[in-house]
Amino acid sequence: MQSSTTARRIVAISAAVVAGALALSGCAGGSAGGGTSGAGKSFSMAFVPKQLNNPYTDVELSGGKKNASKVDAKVTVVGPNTASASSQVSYINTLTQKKTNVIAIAANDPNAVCSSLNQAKSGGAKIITFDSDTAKTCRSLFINQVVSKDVALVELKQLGEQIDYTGDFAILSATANATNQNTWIKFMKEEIASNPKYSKMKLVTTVYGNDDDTTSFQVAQGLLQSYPNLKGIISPTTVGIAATARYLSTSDYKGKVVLVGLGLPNQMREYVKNGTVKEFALWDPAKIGQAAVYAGRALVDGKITGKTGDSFDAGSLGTLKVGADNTVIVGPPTEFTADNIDDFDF
Ligand code: RAM
Repeated sequence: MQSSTTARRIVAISAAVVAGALALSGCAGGSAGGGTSGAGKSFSMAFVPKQLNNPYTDVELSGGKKNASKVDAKVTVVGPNTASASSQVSYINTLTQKKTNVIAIAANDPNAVCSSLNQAKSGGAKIITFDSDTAKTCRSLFINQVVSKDVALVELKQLGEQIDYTGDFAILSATANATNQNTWIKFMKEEIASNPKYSKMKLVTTVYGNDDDTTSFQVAQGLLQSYPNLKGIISPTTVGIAATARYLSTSDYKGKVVLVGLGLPNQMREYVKNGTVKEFALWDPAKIGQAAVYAGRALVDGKITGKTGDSFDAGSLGTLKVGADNTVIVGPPTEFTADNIDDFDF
């Protein structure tokens, strides 16, 4: 129970941090004023994350806020508290009315936000997706954390080596519509089906915790009740893996059911130290926010349009290139274990 309280406290603190940031930016009402835009001039940029009350979101957006002054961007953050498919639409519409110059969105659904994004674009806004993409036609470019297939491969490898590449496993994902998780899951399924190394591993079910801590905890509990022979769980969401680890840590399954996935080191540290989790993966989310504000500057200045082959300066991240599918890849995944987890603070 103590760790459950801790997790709730982290969520509460995160919400307070976002609220504080909004107040500081003068946008507590969830608005982003239109900037003057144009080459070299200050511009307004709004981040619309999947949801506000997610510690991952806070780290991601801290990179945008920290770098905003370097590109002369007035950065604001608006968005829903739950990651449901259409929950972002009203926020986009408000940003369009306010003539926000750049909208950067982590989409909860590849299509549900498209018509409102297209309206924003018609009104002159540049559209960037980050973390979780929309359909290609709805944005200029996508800032993707890692090559999507590499995320799938690292998850399968970490699970496989801990269960001797044999046995039933399940996936505990975010929401059913999330573009990023669904892409990673698609690559996992393809790899399981095509790589003989995984022929004795069977994916028995995929369940959804909706990137809500309590729901994810309950779904993890239900999963183990329904599949008592489960050897492992892959949770490709920071909310899901933390909630599942919390459940496992106080259950009889601790040390017996392997848990891997994508987690924030600061949320996972206690579970690595108490032996619930041996390894998991992620990237530094702040780099995504940083890449997005620099991409916003380059789009506003007309230096790039987001086409494949474009490149832009991203400050301490160096020059970033727009690759296939108008996608920018920020970096490789990092694997965390007891040996290196204390080297990371996010
Ligand atoms: C959750 C969200 C986010 C995802 C991370 C790994 O915080 O679903 O979109 O990128 O996990």
